[in-house]
Amino acid sequence: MSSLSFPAGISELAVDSGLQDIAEKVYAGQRLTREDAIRLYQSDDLLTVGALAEYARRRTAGAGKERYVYYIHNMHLNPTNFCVETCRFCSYANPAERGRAYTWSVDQVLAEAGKGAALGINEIHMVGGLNPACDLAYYEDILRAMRAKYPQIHMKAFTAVEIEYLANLEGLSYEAVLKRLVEAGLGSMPGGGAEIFDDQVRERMAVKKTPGPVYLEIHGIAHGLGLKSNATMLTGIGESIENKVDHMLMLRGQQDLSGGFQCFIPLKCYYEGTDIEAEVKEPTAADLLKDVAVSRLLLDNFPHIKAYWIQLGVELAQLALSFGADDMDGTIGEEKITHAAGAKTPLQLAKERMEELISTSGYQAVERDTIYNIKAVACTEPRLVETPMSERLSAILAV
Ligand code: V47
Ligand code: SF4
Repeated sequence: MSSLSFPAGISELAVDSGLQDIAEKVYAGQRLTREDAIRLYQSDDLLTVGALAEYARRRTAGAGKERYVYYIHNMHLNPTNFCVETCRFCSYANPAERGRAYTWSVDQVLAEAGKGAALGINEIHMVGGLNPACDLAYYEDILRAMRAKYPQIHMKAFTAVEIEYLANLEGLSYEAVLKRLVEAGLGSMPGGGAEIFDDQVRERMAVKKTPGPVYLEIHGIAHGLGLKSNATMLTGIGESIENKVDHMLMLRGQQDLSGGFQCFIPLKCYYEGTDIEAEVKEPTAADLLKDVAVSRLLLDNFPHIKAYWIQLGVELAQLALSFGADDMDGTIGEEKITHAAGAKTPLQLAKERMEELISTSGYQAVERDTIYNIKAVACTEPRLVETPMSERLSAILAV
């Protein structure tokens, strides 16, 4: 039994929505099953599911941090958009883009990073296409040059997909590749490239890279080397509820073994420049909030759930904070992958704006570093949300 009391009325809500047994498990801190998660997804009672997730978020946060929502001052950097793969949902590196493919020199990467350094960023999230011209030595050079010039910037870089590609390109093991990158200055790994682990969805989307077990193996090796990493799930590519739940359960199982995942990030596919829209179902706002809430409840061993505002949009990301998310990602600067596929979100959010978005959602903004050390608790106090959550929810769902 938790020392936190259940949010007012939640037990009654849960009875009304037929989720009382799950609510009791959440309250008792018991692990949810596959069937529980499927029922949460199938429930029409979004607010009760959200309230359960909010309760779980507070308990995971720990005493005194119940209302903390984290963000980081960071930028994204993509040294190449050429990719030998042709995943059907990817507009960033699809064949039509090949005519416009670019590959930066180490100096160009440094020049881009310099723009972020001038703004005082403390993390670079660096990922790119699978490009035979970008071998292990190229990335080692980037990491070494970055460490020499900008030692204050943490390099969160290389998805498991890129690690697999570099290992095959160089004829090295995953561990050998990771060790060389760590030696050159790699600080942690992002969660990209997981997509949906289900083989049939992957086949339909022409995803040939890094099957689920390999993604998990690479993250497990990274954790064994002392690296922290994140994990993602891409929705809107023809997946079922069961596919999503099974994806999360595979991540939960890996986390039980290796423990180095910090954060789970549900992603939403944008379709511009792809040919998949007619054969998939676009997630609704309610679906996206469920992904946040169910992941918070099912992934009981992940400390953080991210509301990725670049894809959710700022308003839905704010609302996701009341559905179990406790992280708004970062100020970001330039973002290419989702914007190549039609996202219209602004590209840069100043720190002050980020803090305002969090505090006006009723939470305490906390600036963090990549591995969740607290850099500063914002002086803006959580403000009462002017419109009640249920009204905000109906407004957003009506769009
Ligand atoms: O891996 C590809 C996805 C991911 C599209 O670790 C698309 O902190 C939408 O992984 N529409 C990259 N998404 C983003 C990512 C990420 C983002 C923020 C934080 C972190 C973290 C990781 O974007 C790719 C892929 O799954 N993606 N195409 C598309 N058309
Ligand atoms: Fe390449 Fe990644 Fe795009 Fe697939 S999703 S085509 S692996 S950049």
